[in-house]
Amino acid sequence: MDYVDQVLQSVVKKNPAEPEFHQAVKEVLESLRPAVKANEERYRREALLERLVEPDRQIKFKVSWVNDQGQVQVNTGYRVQFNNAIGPYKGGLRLHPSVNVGIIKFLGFEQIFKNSLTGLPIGGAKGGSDFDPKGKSDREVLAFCTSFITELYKYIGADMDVPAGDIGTGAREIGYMYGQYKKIKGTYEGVLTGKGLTYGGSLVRKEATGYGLLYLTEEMLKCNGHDIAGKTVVISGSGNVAIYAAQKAIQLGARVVTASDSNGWVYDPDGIDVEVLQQIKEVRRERLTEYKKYRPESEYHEGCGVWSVKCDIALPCATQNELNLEDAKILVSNQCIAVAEGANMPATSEATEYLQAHGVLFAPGKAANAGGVATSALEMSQNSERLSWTFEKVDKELKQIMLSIFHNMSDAAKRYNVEGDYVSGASIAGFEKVADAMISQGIW
Ligand code: NDP
Ligand code: 2IT
Repeated sequence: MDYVDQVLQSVVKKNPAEPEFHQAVKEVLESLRPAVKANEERYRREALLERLVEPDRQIKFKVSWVNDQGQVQVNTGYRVQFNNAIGPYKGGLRLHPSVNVGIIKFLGFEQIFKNSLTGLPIGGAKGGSDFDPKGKSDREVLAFCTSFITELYKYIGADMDVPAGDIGTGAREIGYMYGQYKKIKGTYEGVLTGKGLTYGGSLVRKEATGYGLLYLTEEMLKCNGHDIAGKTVVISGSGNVAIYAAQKAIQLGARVVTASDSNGWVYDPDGIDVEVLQQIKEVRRERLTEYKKYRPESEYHEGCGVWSVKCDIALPCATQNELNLEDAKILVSNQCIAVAEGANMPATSEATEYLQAHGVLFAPGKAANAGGVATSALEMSQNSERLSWTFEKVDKELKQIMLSIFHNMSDAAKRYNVEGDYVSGASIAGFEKVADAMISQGIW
């Protein structure tokens, strides 16, 4: 049997009931077919793909904490350390009720290739919990974060595994976790990224995923004969990635007309007001229904209808599988020219294939949203040298990294005769470095 098919089959068999993990592995391994063909004998002997799809370890633990009514709550915590061939494990922590081991594994697997694409020395991991920070008091969030790190601290460290934010984990949660880690270990080390600026955080980290998404999108458009200025952009989500994607898109001269959360979405014909979004989401922690109070000309709709709005560029920045085949058909019929994934795996496989088949430029998440983790790695560098870089310096490095990610994935696609297929190009370019490092380090 074909090597890729054989590994895909065994992943499904060994990891039942983990559909998101199957989807992520399938998308990557399908993209790697030409690279695997070229080295098949060696990779088979090394069991390279089998080793790649098996996490180094999966940690699952109990997180007990007390709510404001005095009731004890029990959540489940996870850390999947997937691969440290090229550097210490690195990846975010997701706090959302939908979290389960399959979701964390899909995110950890993607992170291997994303982190490799940044060109920086970081391995792949992900973690989180089914805890829902939404509607919780600061004290409840503190109680959860303290309990979470009281177990997780055993498995992380500045040279071992460096977690960061993701859905539901922002500056507040990272701060609480950092404080507890420091108390237990008694060391002041760069064990988490996305820290506050007064205690070792990096300038631009907050903006990095959204800004990076736009730097890469701008370059992809430019290399395909388009200018981002004057384009209409539809964005989903209204969290960290969405807010700073919108801010940079506007700075580059585009018009952003939507934002969404898990209940509904807004259409603002005059262009989304990012300061209002920041006020609602970052300061007041409110729902998007509030947006209309600040911007009476805007519309609020229940559900998830952003992709029905006519646009030139679509930037899904909320969650996995939020853009399906039907949405892709609407985007194509509205003559959308580019889709770039701010979230992890937001387009379904069918949607991705349809968009690519209809000539829409498509930048996959592992490349397009790599600016966040890249800037996390810059935060690690600053912590190691005990210095803080200026906003301009970090932003310049970030932009340089995003441009080289674009060109590396574009060149890899050309090398394997799939020019313009950035999905394949990103997987291949990310894989090559990890494969070489794994083989060089023997069997482990
Ligand atoms: P936030 O928690 O800041 O924001 C998440 C946004 O997505 C919110 O608007 C949220 O709405 C919405 N959302 C979350 N889950 C769902 C759902 N199941 N259905 C509909 N909407 C949903 O997270 P981030 O902005 O940090 O993350 C967004 C995406 O970007 C994720 O896929 C994440 O993995 C990815 N990413 C994040 C990076 C980072 O540095 N933060 C780096 C690279 C990728 P609501 O408030 O209603 O839940
Ligand atoms: O998905 C991601 O790349 C992140 N959530 C950021 C990870 C990080 O370590 O900054």
